[in-house]
Amino acid sequence: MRSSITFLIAASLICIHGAPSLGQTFSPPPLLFTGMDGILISDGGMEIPVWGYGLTADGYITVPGPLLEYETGDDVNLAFVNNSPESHTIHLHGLDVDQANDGVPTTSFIVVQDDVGSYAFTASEPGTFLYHCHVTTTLHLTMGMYGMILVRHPGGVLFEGGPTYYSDAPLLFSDLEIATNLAPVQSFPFHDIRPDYFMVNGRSGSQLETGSTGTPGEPGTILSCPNGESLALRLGSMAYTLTKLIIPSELGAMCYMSDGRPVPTPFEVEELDIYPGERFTVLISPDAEYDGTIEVQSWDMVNQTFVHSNFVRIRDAALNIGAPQTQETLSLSISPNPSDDFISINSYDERNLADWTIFNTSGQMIAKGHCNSPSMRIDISHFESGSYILESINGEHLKRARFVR
Ligand SMILES: [Cu+2]
Repeated sequence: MRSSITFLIAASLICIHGAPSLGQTFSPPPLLFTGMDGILISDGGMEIPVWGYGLTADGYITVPGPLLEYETGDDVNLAFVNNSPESHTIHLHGLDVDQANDGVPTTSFIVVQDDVGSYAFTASEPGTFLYHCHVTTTLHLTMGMYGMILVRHPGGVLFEGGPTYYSDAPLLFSDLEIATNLAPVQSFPFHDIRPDYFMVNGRSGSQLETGSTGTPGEPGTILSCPNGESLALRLGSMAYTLTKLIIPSELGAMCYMSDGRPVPTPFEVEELDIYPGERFTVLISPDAEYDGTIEVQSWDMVNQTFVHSNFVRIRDAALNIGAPQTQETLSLSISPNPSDDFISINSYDERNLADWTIFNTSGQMIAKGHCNSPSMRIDISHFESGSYILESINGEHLKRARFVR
């Protein structure tokens, strides 16, 4: 439960002139919680009820749940607190875990209301994996209880002896039937659901470029890497439909891994079918000045008919310089993050922060002010623990970034 009291704090403010400090990282221990009171804002602005997982440090659930990242060989204890009124589990889809830790209720265990569950396993194989709740599975899936797991191999290679790459681009495909989410009453056979809302990383349509309003502070999904480098597309489907990717040949896409193992012979892909539960790792290498999209088609598996397309933009990183800032995390940095006392805020484009406001995740204003500099420092020691959004508005330039106290 969130406090209903609004604290309006006159934050002490120091403007700083100087270079932004880059490179801060935020990797809390993966302690998850479950919630059944989430809202996903659709591309059309509709509020869709969702259930899901979130980081306890953040205090809100997301669809998909947080990306869980490990390194090959890690011994993992994945814990979650069930704050919701129903039982849930975490099924570790595709990982080589023992039966007791697999999250299937009949052979493993369930986590009842107000209880804490913990799954122990070794991330023995590098690759792309999924997790999802396995209680009343069809219903809990369409409500949003799933996420992606990434096991990276050390040394910047996909797997032992595999290709090197520049960075990871996780793309989780999913869908839902809006009427079911509005009235989630019972389980149903897998083939009975007719999804009518289609997502990539929880976003749809224009949200894929501009960011989602349903997940505070999250950037859009625009993928870029420097010319001559490769991006590892980490592809996984939690959809009820067939996902068909149409990949432009200029990207030189090569599939190296399927379902968490290297394929015997890597192969070129321009069209890739991903069935529910499947995962692939595909390397792409955008040419100089490449700016295009991968089409993500959703196909009804019962009628074998095309139903929807989303588009994921791929761009040569050189084109981002001087381009409009659509990736919010690139426009504003906050460090250290999390912090208990002071945070430094820096605008990458050197524009003054101008009118700034801090909101909590319920959208309540916590503090505001004006800064005639691209950098400032704020005392947040008197904020309650939790997650906040800082918004800066300078004329037509809106920037947002998230921080944790
Ligand atoms: Cu569940």
